[in-house]
Amino acid sequence: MQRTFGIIKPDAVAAGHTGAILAIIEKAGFRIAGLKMTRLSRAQAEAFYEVHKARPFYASLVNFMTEGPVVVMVLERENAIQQWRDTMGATNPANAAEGTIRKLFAQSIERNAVHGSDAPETAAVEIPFFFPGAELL
Ligand code: FUP
Repeated sequence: MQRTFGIIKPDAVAAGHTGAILAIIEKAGFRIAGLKMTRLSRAQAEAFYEVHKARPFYASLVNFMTEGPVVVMVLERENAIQQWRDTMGATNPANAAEGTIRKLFAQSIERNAVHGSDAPETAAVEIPFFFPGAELL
């Protein structure tokens, strides 16, 4: 069993896709170990995307991630990190496979509906960033 961290981003929440995305997640065999709606502060978004600080899209990405509520979640299953990446689809929806969340719901490489940890070390930082251990069930 492995856990990964995911976000339903402001574009997808605002468009009313939260329920559809959660249905895809459960159908794909994930157990939801943590789930809450929140709105990222600028400081939180900047810290979460610190690794991209030097990239030209950083400021725009932080603006986008703070523009409205998000749903943060911890997803559990065998090989959860890779399975959640596969379920999301490619970062750029133009390259996302049929049936993936980003193919279905993303508008652009920035407004791309969902986030997922890309490695065990990333999940180990991202999960406690949003969920104290006692909130994971
Ligand atoms: P991913 O792990 O699929 O979310 O992709 P990255 O870690 O490469 O990028 C993180 C986020 O930065 C993406 F979800 C969207 C944003 N991004 C852009 O806005 N423009 C880019 O050219 C690349 C990434």
